Amino acid sequence: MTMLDQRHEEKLSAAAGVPDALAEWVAAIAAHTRPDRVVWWTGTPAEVSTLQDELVAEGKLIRLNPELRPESFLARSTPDDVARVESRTFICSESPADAGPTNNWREPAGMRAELSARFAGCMRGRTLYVVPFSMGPVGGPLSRVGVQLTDSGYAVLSMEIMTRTGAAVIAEIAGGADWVRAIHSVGAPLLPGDEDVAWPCNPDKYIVQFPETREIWSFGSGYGGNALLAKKCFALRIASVQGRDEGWLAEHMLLMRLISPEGRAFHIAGAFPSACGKTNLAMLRPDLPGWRVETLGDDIAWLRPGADGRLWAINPEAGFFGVAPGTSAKTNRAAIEMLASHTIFTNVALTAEGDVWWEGLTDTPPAGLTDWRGNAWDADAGTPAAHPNARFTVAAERCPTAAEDIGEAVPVDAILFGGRRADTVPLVTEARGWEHGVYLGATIASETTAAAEGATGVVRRDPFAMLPFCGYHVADHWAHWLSIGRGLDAELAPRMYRVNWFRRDTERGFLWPGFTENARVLAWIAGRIAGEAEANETAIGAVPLASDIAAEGVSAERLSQLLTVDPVEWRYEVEREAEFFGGVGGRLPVELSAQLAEARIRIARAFG
Ligand code: GTP
Ligand code: SPV
Ligand code: MN
Repeated sequence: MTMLDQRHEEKLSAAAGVPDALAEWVAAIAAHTRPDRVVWWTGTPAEVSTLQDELVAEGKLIRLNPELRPESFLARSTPDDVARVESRTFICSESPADAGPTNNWREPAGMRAELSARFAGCMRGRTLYVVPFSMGPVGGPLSRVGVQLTDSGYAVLSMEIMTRTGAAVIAEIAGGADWVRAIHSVGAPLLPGDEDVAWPCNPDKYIVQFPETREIWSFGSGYGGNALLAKKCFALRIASVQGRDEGWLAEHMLLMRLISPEGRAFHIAGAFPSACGKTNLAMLRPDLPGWRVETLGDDIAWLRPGADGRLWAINPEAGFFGVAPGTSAKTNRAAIEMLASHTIFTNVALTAEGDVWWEGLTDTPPAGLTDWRGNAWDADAGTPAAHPNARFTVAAERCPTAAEDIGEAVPVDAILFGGRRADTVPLVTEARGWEHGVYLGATIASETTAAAEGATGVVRRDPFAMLPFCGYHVADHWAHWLSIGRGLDAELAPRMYRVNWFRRDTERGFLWPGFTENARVLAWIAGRIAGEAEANETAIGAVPLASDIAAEGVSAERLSQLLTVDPVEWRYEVEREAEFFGGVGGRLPVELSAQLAEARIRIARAFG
């Protein structure tokens, strides 16, 4: 037994003891995957620095210049393991109807057999880490626990930042808490004589959820949502099913507290598809005098109706796994300050001084860059220095705008549905009520981004920004939203809004400056909630008066373009919505067919 193993064992025995079910499960997986050793992770600073040193020694992490970027690292993935793999993501419910038309369904027994073959001996030559984690504060009223087994040290260090790990979680499990079993392997066993690589992975990937047994099996990828199983696999896909069964919601949403000059707090949740602006909005520093934002979460929110008739939310994560490109002191100063130290960067460029760089960080790239693949970067070659889905992993407490009560539940006042739309969708529209709001959420469409494999810039429906993340039938998700709404006090329920920061003019430039200027839209929403701001009714919902959102440098003509509801575009759009609903099948809630019928009538009436 190494010193390290010994220390872990001592810590564990001090920690109330490992329950039999957990110990037996770990032993069974270890017997099947055959790692060289098993390490129980408790997340002490000593464990963290030992693992960091190990990964640096193995070439899996590059330590950044401590004078410029203390306690920070760069990881470079292999070029074909850079994002989520939606085509290899499976929902294995007993009935295909429970996975619904938007998920890849596989029959559970067949998938188990396939996985069993893939996982046999897959951890040979590697260490199996046992990482108990809590989503939400350990023991918190909305929190849930799980255990990730992984043979990736990079995943362990990332999970340490993104979740609450440690012996207290084992105590929760020992105390009878339900826990999610999550098994991850990079799928690259090391046989005697094999040389390891900087980023082991396997071209054959599986991201598999078994919703009924609350299990996750992930094989072949080391990247982001594929490998940090607490995030998309648990906190969205499995948790959405737990929420369906238990009367709450697990959503792909940012969570923030907007504070007005008078000191009134408005809690806002926002569902935007991947790489469509959640992190940036969550860390907004308004240019508007007197307004402030406190960051509560940037990617996932769990929402539950309270006894008071309001909808309460927590961010179950403890860190941010955010998009690096486009992040600068101009667009997101809070993030830049947050990334000053203690950050793992993945697939960004490396400077000659041992610091990081990505497109958008500065106007001109520094000389002597090494690109994300590890090659000298040629500025004229037309390829980016950082991968478009390059990311940072950092603890939430590092964020200068982080709320002090991050992780605690807050009452939600407004819900935003966003997306990337070059045309059609105005800057902001207000829903007429809960059912109309659910319709806006169900019909989100957005241009695809580099957050997942495949082509970018293709408009697709991404209902509630949950297309890749809902663990059950998409129409049942909408029905669940409707049912949650019925349980809320109509006066206290969140107001709902559709927003679009990405409308373009004919020269294809963004019409709206975005980023800090998005505060103007939030201030209008706060004004609506407070019963102070005015609005113009349109066929698709209320929009602000141009004067209420006027931003410096945005001409009156642009403002009117931003707020335009174009008849031709909307006649086309509503038919695309109808097509999408048509493909969802018989489970479409009647309330949503009624909303669609009403939308058609309103558009026809308004435009003749
Ligand atoms: P995930 O982590 O993938 O879920 O992404 P996200 O929704 O948190 O998106 P994020 O805030 O990281 O933004 C993604 C990209 O959009 C970045 O390159 C940003 O610079 C850019 N972006 C964010 N907000 C705005 C905005 O208001 N206007 C414009 N033009 N771009 C924006
Ligand atoms: C997303 O794609 O929505 C992300 C990044 O937040 S990942 O964790 O890789 O899914
Ligand atoms: Mn996301």
